[in-house]
Amino acid sequence: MASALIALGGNVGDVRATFRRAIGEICHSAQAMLKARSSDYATPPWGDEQQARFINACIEIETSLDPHALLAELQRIEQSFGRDRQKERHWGPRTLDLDLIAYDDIALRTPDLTLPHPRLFERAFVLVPLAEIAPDREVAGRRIREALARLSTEGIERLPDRA
Ligand code: A4P
Ligand code: MG
Repeated sequence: MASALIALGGNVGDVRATFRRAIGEICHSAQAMLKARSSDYATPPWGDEQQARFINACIEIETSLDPHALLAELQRIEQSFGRDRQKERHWGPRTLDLDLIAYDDIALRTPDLTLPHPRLFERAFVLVPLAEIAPDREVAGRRIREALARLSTEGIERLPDRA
């Protein structure tokens, strides 16, 4: 079994309900066990700022799928929640985005999958939830909590747990 870190994001629809269902789906279809789940966070839009704020979260799973099979499964789940890449703009609004942040200590650069995720260290909206569940994990030789300390977390708000 391998340990995979997955970042969830979205800013269209009831994103928190989408996350809950998507996490169930990931565990079911990626032959995975949920090891940790962060809180949900409201985060200012990054990249394209002319859009609604996002909700973000991170999970850690143990899975027996290899990295490419796991990515394919995550993309299938994105689509099942109404994601249509043809109609979206880069960094624009979306119902559900599932990014594979890290898979064990594997480093990989192929046309459809780069590991660890190439923009991880620029993104407080990923590092804040990740630091909640894996502060001491090293990704690409950097400890998550130390990488987060270098970024501004302005405007990021932890949301209270839902009943
Ligand atoms: N890909 C390569 N490596 C990976 C990986 N490690 N994990 C490829 C996931 N995908 C990977 O992704 C584009 C391609 O990246 C995929 O086909 C996959 O083969 P995409 O999700 O279709 O495209 P995208 O989402 O428009 O681009 P990108 O760069 O992934 O953008 P993001 O990171 O998804 O940005 N602001 C806040 N606050 N919170 C957010 O969650 N998200 C975005 C979307 C913009 N601003 C945001 C947020
Ligand atoms: Mg993405």
